[in-house]
Amino acid sequence: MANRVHVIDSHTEGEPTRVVMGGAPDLPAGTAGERLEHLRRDHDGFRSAVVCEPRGFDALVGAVLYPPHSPGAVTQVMFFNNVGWLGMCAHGTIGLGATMLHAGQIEPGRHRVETPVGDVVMDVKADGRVSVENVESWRAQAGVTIGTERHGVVHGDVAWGGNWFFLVDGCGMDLSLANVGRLTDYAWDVRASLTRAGITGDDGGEIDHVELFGPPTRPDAHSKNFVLCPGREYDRSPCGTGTSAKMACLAAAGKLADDAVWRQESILGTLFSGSVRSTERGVLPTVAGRAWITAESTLLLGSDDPFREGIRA
Ligand code: PYC
Repeated sequence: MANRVHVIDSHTEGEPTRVVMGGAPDLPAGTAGERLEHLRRDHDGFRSAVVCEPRGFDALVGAVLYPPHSPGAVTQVMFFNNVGWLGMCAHGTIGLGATMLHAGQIEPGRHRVETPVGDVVMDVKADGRVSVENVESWRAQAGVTIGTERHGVVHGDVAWGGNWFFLVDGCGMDLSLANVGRLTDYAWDVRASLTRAGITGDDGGEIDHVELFGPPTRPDAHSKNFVLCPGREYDRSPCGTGTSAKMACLAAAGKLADDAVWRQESILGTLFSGSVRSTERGVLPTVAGRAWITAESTLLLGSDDPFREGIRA
């Protein structure tokens, strides 16, 4: 592992992203999926060095870039967090677009990006606004009932939006920052109950994101959410893959027509706007938001540092 890792940090509607611009592990050529397997197997210490304390913090999402496999793409990206690797991350893709623009690596416009779960397109505007044409998303199970340990019976849908989500309408608590501790506890209980009950996404995919919905606070939003990510951190943005999963559920229920705009508010009161195009299985979602660059820095990974690989749980 390199001793110096150059990063650019940003936040997308409040949710942080750290893009590795130099110092990533050398990997053989391959698809994003193949390279992800290498990273998982051989370089997990690089993940934790970049996003975990003392150089990062639990809410931070990292992105590491490699040359693309398909000729039309501008880059390959693998996203990661405090506990592992993600399939796709839409707030992170918005951050990636703003970061590559800031670094002079791309011009405003449409750019194809390879992720381990499929190609996405980022449409980058000069002011840091980015819309992401995400991977196909669909509702896999509707109206699933689970018995939780501490919060009684909970009903929700299972959907794919680039990661697996369990979506719950109305948890009986206000979706406000004052309630983050209780919301986290609730969503964590739901996630553990899904695991205990053996409820998964298609092909046994682990449901590692739980999304709670309530009425919006902003007059321009349709709904507000609280999203708990795999490492027990909540998404400060409305979660782009979670918004994709939500729109797939709405479309499956006949509540969202093609090209109608869906505005999803986050727990912080920030907004993503989205829309869908129907497919045979579900929808092709687009999610738009803005990112702001917050830092450019070099992480130092001293070879005698006991926390060279970060503080790992
Ligand atoms: O925006 O897709 C997203 C996301 C996933 C995890 C955190 N943010």
